[in-house]
Amino acid sequence: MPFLDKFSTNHMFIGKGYGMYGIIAAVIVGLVVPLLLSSIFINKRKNRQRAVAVEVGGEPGITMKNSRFSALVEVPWEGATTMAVLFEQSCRKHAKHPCLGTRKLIKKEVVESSDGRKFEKLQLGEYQWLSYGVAFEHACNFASGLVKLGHDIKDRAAIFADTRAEWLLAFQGCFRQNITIVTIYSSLGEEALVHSLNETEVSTLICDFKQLKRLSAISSRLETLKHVIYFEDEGEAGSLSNNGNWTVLSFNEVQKLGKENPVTPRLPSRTDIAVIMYTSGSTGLPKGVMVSHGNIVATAAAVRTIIPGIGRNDVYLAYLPLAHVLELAAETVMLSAGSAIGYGSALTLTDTSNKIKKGTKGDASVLKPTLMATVPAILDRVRDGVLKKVEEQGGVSKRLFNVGYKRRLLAIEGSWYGAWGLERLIWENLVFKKIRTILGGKIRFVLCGGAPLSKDTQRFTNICLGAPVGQGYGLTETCAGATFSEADDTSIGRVGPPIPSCYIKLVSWEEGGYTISDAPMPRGEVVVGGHNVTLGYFKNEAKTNEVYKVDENGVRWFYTGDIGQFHHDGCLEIIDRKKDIVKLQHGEYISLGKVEAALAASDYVDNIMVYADPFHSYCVALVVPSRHAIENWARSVGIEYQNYGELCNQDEAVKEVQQSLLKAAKTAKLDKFEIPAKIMLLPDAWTPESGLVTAALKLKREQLKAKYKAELDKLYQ
Ligand SMILES: *[C@@H]1O[C@H](CO)[C@@H](O)[C@H](O)[C@H]1NC(C)=O
Ligand SMILES: *[C@@H]1O[C@H](CO)[C@@H](O)[C@H](O)[C@H]1NC(C)=O
Ligand SMILES: *[C@@H]1O[C@H](CO)[C@@H](O)[C@H](O)[C@H]1NC(C)=O
Ligand SMILES: CC(=O)N[C@H]1CO[C@H](CO)[C@@H](O)[C@@H]1O
Repeated sequence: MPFLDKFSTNHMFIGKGYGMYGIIAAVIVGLVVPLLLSSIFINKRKNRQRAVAVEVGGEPGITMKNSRFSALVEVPWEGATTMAVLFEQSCRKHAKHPCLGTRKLIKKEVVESSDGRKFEKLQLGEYQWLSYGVAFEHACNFASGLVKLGHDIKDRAAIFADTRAEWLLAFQGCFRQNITIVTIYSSLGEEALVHSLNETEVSTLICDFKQLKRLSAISSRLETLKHVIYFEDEGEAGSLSNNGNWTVLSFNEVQKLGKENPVTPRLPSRTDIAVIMYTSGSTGLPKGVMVSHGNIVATAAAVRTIIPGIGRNDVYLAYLPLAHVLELAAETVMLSAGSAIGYGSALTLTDTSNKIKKGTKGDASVLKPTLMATVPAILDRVRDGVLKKVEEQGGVSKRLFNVGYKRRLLAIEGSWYGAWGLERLIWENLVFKKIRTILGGKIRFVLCGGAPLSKDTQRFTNICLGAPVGQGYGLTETCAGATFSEADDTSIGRVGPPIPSCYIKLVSWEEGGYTISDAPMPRGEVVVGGHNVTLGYFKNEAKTNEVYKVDENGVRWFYTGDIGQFHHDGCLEIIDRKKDIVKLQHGEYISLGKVEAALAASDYVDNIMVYADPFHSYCVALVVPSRHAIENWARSVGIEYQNYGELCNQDEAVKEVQQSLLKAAKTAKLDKFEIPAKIMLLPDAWTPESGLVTAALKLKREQLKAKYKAELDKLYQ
C-alpha cells in the first residue's frame, strides 16, 4: 500500500516533537486561528463579483463577461496574433529553458496473466529535454523538410497520433509554412479516419508507428494521400516501404532533409485556419471544426489568466490527446508562459498504471509536475483507487484518513484560507502528503474539462491533492474556452465566470421550460460569443448556419445546446442538455444526463445509460456494473456463478443493483418517472476504442442505442 505505509513513523514524529500538551495546543491553534481568519475572508470572497452583466447585440438574453478585464482579451501579449508568432517569440525569450520532455525507454516486456492474456509492460527512465531554442530549430527543420519533400503548402496535413513531443513539433512546424493541420482522435475508427482525410483532401499524413501499421488496410481508400511521415519508436523495427501511391519517411528523416535544405518561412495571419479539428460527434460521422490562429491564441491568453503565477518554474504533465482542444489549449498556454511540458500517457501516468512495470516509476513520479489537465473520469479513477486502498488498509489508517478528510472538508467549505492553520500542517503530514506522491507531490493547480466533475471528486481533489481545480466548460466549437472556475473559488458544481476572451449569454428556451426570468436564477441555453468562437464546420454550411450566428455588431455566437444558469456572482452552472431531454408519454420531461449523474452515485455503477422512449411513460437503464463491487456482493451472499457474464444475468444481481439505484434516486430526490423501471447489467466496459464513449468518456447515445438495440427492446417489452 504505497502511500499509507508511513503512518506509524509520522505518528512517532509528532508524538516526540510536540509532546501531549504540544499536540493539544497545536490542535487548538490549528482550529481557532483558521476559524478567525476564515471569518474575515469568507465575507470578502462572498462579495466578489466574478462576472458582470453587459449589453451586447444579437438575440435577447442575459450576457456576462469576466469582471477582471474591461475588454475581451485577444492575445497573450502584443503581436502574438498567431500560433506561429507565439511559438517563435516564446522560443526566443526562453531559449535556454526546458520546453519538451520525453522519457527514455529502458525496457519493454510482455507479461502473461494467469488467464493467458498478454500485457505490455514498460520500464521508462528519466525525462530528456529539448530546450525552447532547440525545439524551435526542430520545428523549422521539419517545416523546410516538408516543403523539400514536395508537400504543396496549399494542401493540408493531418496528424493522427498519440500525444508526444513530436506531435507538437510537427504541428508548430506546419505553421511556419501556413499549412493547415487536420487533427483526428487516435481512438476514432477507420470510417471516421477515411472520411476526415478524404473530406479535407489531406496530402501528408503524420502518424505514429501504431497507426502506420493500420494504414495499409485502408490504403486504397486514401485517394488524396501522397506522403506519410511517421514518428519513430525505440524498439520498433524499420520503416515500411513506399507503397506506390505514397512515400513513407520518418519524422527524423524529414527534419534532416529540412536542415540541409532550409526554406524561407511563410507565416499565416490571424484569421487563417490553423486546425480543422475532427471531433467525435455523438451522432454519425465526425465533424471538422475550423479553428483559426486567432481563436487559439485568444483562448490561450484567456486560460493563462486562470492559472495563478504561471511561468518558467512550472512543469506540466501532458498526456491527454492533443487532438482534443482542451489539451491543445493547455499546451499552448504552457508554451506561452515558458513552462516545461513533460509527455506521458494515461497508461503510464502513475507507478501503478497498467503499462508500468511493477516496481518502476510512472510519469508523474519522475516528472513531479506542478500543473496538469485532466478529465473527470481520470480524477474519478484516482479517487476510487485511493478510497479502495484506504478501505483495504483498515484500522487506524482508515480512521485517521476519515477524520483528516472531514476536518479538511470543514475547513475548505468554511474557507480555503482556513487551510493555513497548524491543523492543516498536521493532516498534511499525517495523511495527505503520502497520497500526493501518487502524482509526484507538487501539483498546485488542476485544469479539468470535458464533462462535469462530480462534487465528491472535486472535493477529493482539493483535499487529497491539495490543489484547487479550475473547472472548465467549453467545446471544440468555442476553441475549448468559454468559462473556467477561478483558483480561489471553492464552490462546487459550477464552471466559473466567462474566460476573458468571450461573452456568455443565456437565451430562454421556452419549450424546455427554461427562461431568463426564472427565479432564483436566470436559466436558458448557453450561447458563447467573441474572439474564441470558431469559424464553423468544414464543408458543412448548413450545420454551421444552424448553430453559429453573427450579430449586427459582427460578433460571432455559438449555440451550445447546453442549458445553464447564472449564479449571483456571475458564475455559470450547467444544468441540462437540450438533446438529452426526452418528453415522456404523459408529458413529463426527463433529463437523461441528470438522472445518470444521480444514479452513478451507487457503488455498483461503473457506467450507466438511461434511455427513455417517448412512447412510454417510464425510462429504463443499461448499467455497466463495477465488477469489483458486484463480485464482492456475490461472494458475501454466497451466490454461485460460472463466469462474470452469467452473474450479470442473474435476477438476484439485477435486483441488488436496482435496489441500490433506488436508494441513489431517493437521495437525489428524483421523481418517480425518473427512476428506471427496468435495468440490464452489461459485463463489458464502454471504452473510447469501442466507439461507445468519447475520448473524454462521455456517452455516445446513438452508438450505444444502436449496439444495444436488442437489449433496449427487451427492457421495454
Ligand atoms: C493506389 O491508388 C489506386 C487508385 O486510388 C488504388 O486503386 C490502389 O489500390 C492503390 N494502391 C495501393 C497499394 O494501395
Ligand atoms: C472521397 O470524396 C469524394 C468527393 O470529394 C468522393 O467522391 C469519394 O467517394 C470519397 N472517397 C471515399 C473513400 O470516401
Ligand atoms: C495562408 O494559407 C491560406 C490557404 O492556402 C491562404 O488563403 C492565406 O492567404 C495564407 N495566408 C498568408 C498570410 O499568406
Ligand atoms: C480570430 C477571429 O476570428 N477573431 C474574430 C473574433 O470576433 C471578433 C468580433 O467579436 C472579430 O472581429 C474577429 O475577427
